[in-house]
Amino acid sequence: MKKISIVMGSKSDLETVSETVNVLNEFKTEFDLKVLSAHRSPQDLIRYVEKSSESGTKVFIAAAGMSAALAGVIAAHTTLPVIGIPVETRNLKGLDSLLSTVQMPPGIPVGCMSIGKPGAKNAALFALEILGTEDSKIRARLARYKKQMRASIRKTRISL
Ligand code: RP5
Repeated sequence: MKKISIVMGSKSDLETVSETVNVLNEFKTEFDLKVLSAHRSPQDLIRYVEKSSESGTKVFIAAAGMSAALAGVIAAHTTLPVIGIPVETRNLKGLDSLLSTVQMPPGIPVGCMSIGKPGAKNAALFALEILGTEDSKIRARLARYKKQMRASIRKTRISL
């Protein structure tokens, strides 16, 4: 069963979302990946969110740029946690996406990550942490992941 549903506002977001996909593949975690837009295909988006919420999804990841309503609209139609990735944009460098994703009105929370690829990577890890609350194997893999990062920082040598 696919417990993570990833939605992108456009195929052009895939370059960013590939960071999310890479982490989930590394953790051997299945996911669903769809292009659905809050502005361009709102009815299809809502249908997908309602269907997924009833058929095994535990967490949504939403990546969108510009006036990024995607994560918020998903959150409006589910009680599952929604993680937002503000996609970097050409004109405003993703500040537009960040503010659109993070500034949710009270009552409809979205867990907003940082702009662009770093946020996309963290979205996967955050989703795994959510699943890890009820899955000791995922918790153990996350602990190994952090241990490896710690080891690589400790190994860093600077020669001036
Ligand atoms: C948003 O508009 C998408 O999430 C994308 O980041 C941005 C531009 O979309 P395209 O014009 O590249 O399809 O809805």
